[in-house]
Amino acid sequence: MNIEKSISLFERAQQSIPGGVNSPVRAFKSVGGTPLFMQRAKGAYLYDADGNAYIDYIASWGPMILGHAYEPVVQAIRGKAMDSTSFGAPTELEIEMAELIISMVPNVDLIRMVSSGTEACMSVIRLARGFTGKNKFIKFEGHYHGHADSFLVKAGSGVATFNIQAVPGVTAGVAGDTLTAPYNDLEAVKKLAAEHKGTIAAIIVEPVAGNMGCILPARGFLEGLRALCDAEGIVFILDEVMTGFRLAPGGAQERLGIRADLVTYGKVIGGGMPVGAFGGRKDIMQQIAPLGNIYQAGTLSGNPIAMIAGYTLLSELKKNPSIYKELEEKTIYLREGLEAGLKAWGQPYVINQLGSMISVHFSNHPVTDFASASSASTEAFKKYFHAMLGQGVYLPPSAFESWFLNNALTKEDLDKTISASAESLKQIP
Ligand code: KE4
Repeated sequence: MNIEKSISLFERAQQSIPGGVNSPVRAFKSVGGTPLFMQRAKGAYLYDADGNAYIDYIASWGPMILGHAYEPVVQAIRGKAMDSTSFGAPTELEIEMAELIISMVPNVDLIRMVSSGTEACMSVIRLARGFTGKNKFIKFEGHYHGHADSFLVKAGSGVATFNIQAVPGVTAGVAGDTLTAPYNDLEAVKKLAAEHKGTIAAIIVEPVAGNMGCILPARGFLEGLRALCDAEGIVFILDEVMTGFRLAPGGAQERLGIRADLVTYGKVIGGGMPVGAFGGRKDIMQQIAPLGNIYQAGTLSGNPIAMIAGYTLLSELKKNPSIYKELEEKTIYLREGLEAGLKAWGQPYVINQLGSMISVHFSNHPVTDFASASSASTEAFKKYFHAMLGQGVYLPPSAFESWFLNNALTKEDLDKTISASAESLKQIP
């Protein structure tokens, strides 16, 4: 495959952008090779600067659930841009967006828009601390809630990909209020809660983990966290930046039948534009400025272009809930096809999947937490990644990421992916 343009663009990019990328996970550092510079995308396909086509399983890390350049979203953005791209004043569209989300997620009484998942997650931790008057919070090893200082403790996604143990610049003072436990280990959480009784403001969790590959919650785990939070006066926060509006119209809360006090969103909610949001219980959300004194703000929060993109996409999803069944059927078809190839290959593997989130781990035991995800073979993944890329299948360039399916994928695309996988495995000794 000729990638000369990407190679020269990458060299040029590194002269003006740190590492040549605006987000580390895009740099192919853990899989090696030159990151591909994309020029355009349509439906399930990406096209790089050299004109090579790829079946896309990143979907911009989640947002492009109905495929790239989805016509209703493109048209909506085009039309809205004519009325200016930002006001810095309230608009009716923001009310419509808030009302739409509240109609899709039953336990969100109030919701505040921001411009990224990081902003949403950092805001809910400040809110939980202000609401409870307590300083500490519990997160899980390998979970990623964006790059705010307090989350960069045993985090997933790029922090795990690059094996960054302690992020310089995150002070001991900040990190000291972040408690961590292994995902799916309820006893460990109960132990932490007992050791730090009366000082924990919140527990924040990815209901289905997507930042160490895809890892499902163990039976009773989320329910156990919910009960612990009720017993200890801890705010229960679900980080649904990945799972929100992806696993169901009501996200993981609907799919898994769990209820949080606060929930964060990103990715799908913006339809590919920079949008995050946080919302939940009225008595907590009312503490946010200007109603309360817990300050949070953003120049471009509720930006009209971002709102119309997100509103249009969410409206499509609400109008056609059968999309979720279609997406899951496609993902199960893919999983079964990949498994057939992996079985024929004859070496240990694990596939985790729920809804349209899926990941392949070259591991000889179940992948249920960060430790087991980390002990899988990243060398094998690296070879698999490049072999798939060489056959026109674009996977996340890290074993510590979930794949995301989009509903523009056809059976032919899935079959191509399945045969590319069987072919790729032959290249892994
Ligand atoms: P952003 O600030 O990147 O919009 O969202 C942060 C975030 C919060 N919570 C969860 C569960 C997330 O997955 C993310 C961001 N996900 C990564 C991919 N694993 C974004 C990709 C990137 O960092 O470039």
